[in-house]
Order: sequence, then C-alpha cells, then structure tokens
Amino acid sequence: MILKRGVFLFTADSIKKDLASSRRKKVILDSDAFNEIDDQYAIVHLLTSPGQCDLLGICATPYLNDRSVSAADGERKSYDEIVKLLSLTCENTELPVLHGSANFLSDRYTPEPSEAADWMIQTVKKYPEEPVYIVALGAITNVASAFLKAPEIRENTVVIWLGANLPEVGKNIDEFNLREDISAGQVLFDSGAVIVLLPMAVTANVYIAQTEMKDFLQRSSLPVCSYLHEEWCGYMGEEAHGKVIWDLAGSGAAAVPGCCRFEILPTPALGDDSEYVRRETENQMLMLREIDAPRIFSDLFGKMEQAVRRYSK
Ligand SMILES: [Ca+2]
Repeated sequence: MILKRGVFLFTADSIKKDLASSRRKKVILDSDAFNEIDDQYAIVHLLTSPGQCDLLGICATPYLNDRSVSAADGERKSYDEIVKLLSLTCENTELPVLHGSANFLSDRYTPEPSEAADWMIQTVKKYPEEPVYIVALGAITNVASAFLKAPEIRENTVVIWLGANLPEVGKNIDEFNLREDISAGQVLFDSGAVIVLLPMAVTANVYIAQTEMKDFLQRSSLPVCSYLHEEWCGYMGEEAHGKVIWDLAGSGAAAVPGCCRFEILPTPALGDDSEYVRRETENQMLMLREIDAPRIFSDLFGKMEQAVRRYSK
C-alpha cells in the first residue's frame, strides 16, 4: 500500500484505504484525558482493541478549561487519569504513559519540551516502513513539538486529529482543541504529513442517550465501568437526555475499519484567526464527512465485554 510521494511514504489515498482495511495498525494516543468525560471512552476503546490496533503508548496533553487551573495542571490531571484508566481497564498495564508539555506553543517555530514529544520521535523512528497513526484528542501541542524537533518523522506519521471544523461552516472554524493552540495547528497543517481531520460538525453525531450509556455501565462488571458510571452521573445530572462522546470518533477511526467516510482534499493552511486558507499544494488530507456512531458504540461495548471475560479468567 506504500506509495512514495516525495519524501513522504504515504498518500491520502493510501491512508484512506488503510483505514478501511482490517490491517493491524501502529497507534499512539495523545489525550487531554481529564478535560471532560469523553476521552476516557476513547482510551478504553483503544485499550480493548488489540486485534485492530497495536497501541504503542499514551501521551497526556495540556488543556485549560474549568477542570484545570493552568495548561500544566491540565496535563498533570490528564496523565493521572490515563494511569487510572489503564489500571481499571486491566489491559496492557505495562503500556508507556508519557507526560506532555506544560505549556502550549509560544509560536509556530519553537517546540515545547516534553517527554511525550521525545518519545513520539523515538517511537515513530522504530517503524520507518509503515504509517504510525497518532490519534490526537486534544490540543495538538505534543505532535507539533515532535514535528518541530524532528521534521523527518513526518514522513511516516499520520495524524488523526479531533479538531477544527468543516470548511463550509464559514470563515471561522473555531473549536476547543484548535483554539487552545492555534500555532500547533498551523505546524500540523504546514507539516506535509497526512492529516485525517475529524471536524466538530461531524463528530457531533457520536451521541448516545443517557439511559443507554448508564444501563451499559451499570451492567458491565469491568472495573473501569463503575468509575465511568460515577463520573457520568457527576458530570451529567439526572435530567440530561444524552451526550456527544466526541473522542470516540478518534478511536473509531483507528479501531473500527469502515466506520468513517472520508473526502480527500488539498490540505489548506490555517490562518491566525482560525480560518482555512486555500493554497496551491500537492499535499492532500482526509476530511471526515460521515461517521457510523451506532457501530462505534456497539464495537466499544462488545470489546469491553470481551475484556471482562479476559479479566475474569
Ligand atoms: Ca479530548
């Protein structure tokens, strides 16, 4: 499936085919795990998908919202949350967990130091002949820092990023993960690496009714489910109808072949005011257009039940 495009090993078209195939993929997860209550499901989903994904490690991402007092605090809370989910999911507890950067980028030319960026560089270099997918579910700071420090890793890195929005939503594609670190987004869009973008207007379809989610979490005996249930109830309250589990679009794209329909388009630049800027380029990206949310939830719940059987043996 490898097609050489300049120094880059893969084309948008070859990646589109790879994502639709059942080939087991090398995956790094990069997550602002504690920023709300949805990254947790994507983490558990990838931990319980060893048949589809060779998960190489999980990196914590800085975030700043009402669940942190600074970017550094968000990163620490995300790291702790990842460690907690690993122990409660009872799968692959030896998996590397890496600290991300304590700050967002100061500009688009200067990397922020982090254990995560250095580890991403070493890890991607171990597999020079195949794509290493980074499923990025928060601000794209760690990935941008890795690209700035070691531009050669762009050649075999594919970034699946939950961020930004569809081009037709208008001039301003503002969205939380992009807004937090626009400079990092600019590094990504200028990198030449194949980007698989999961825009907000489409990932908003990954919705589940409160009763369905709570029923599943209460029924399952996987230890992580009691924790997820507790967090769900604390965050949602009794009156809520349901919730979008945005980040499951990222784990779904990597672990559920064929659940996404992508359009291939020339990779635009990102302007300073969060807008796409069209340009002449040979680089192409994948833009998510449709997602089969019921299939992703059913895949997640099925895999969690299989994990219960492995754990109870
Ligand atoms: Ca997230």
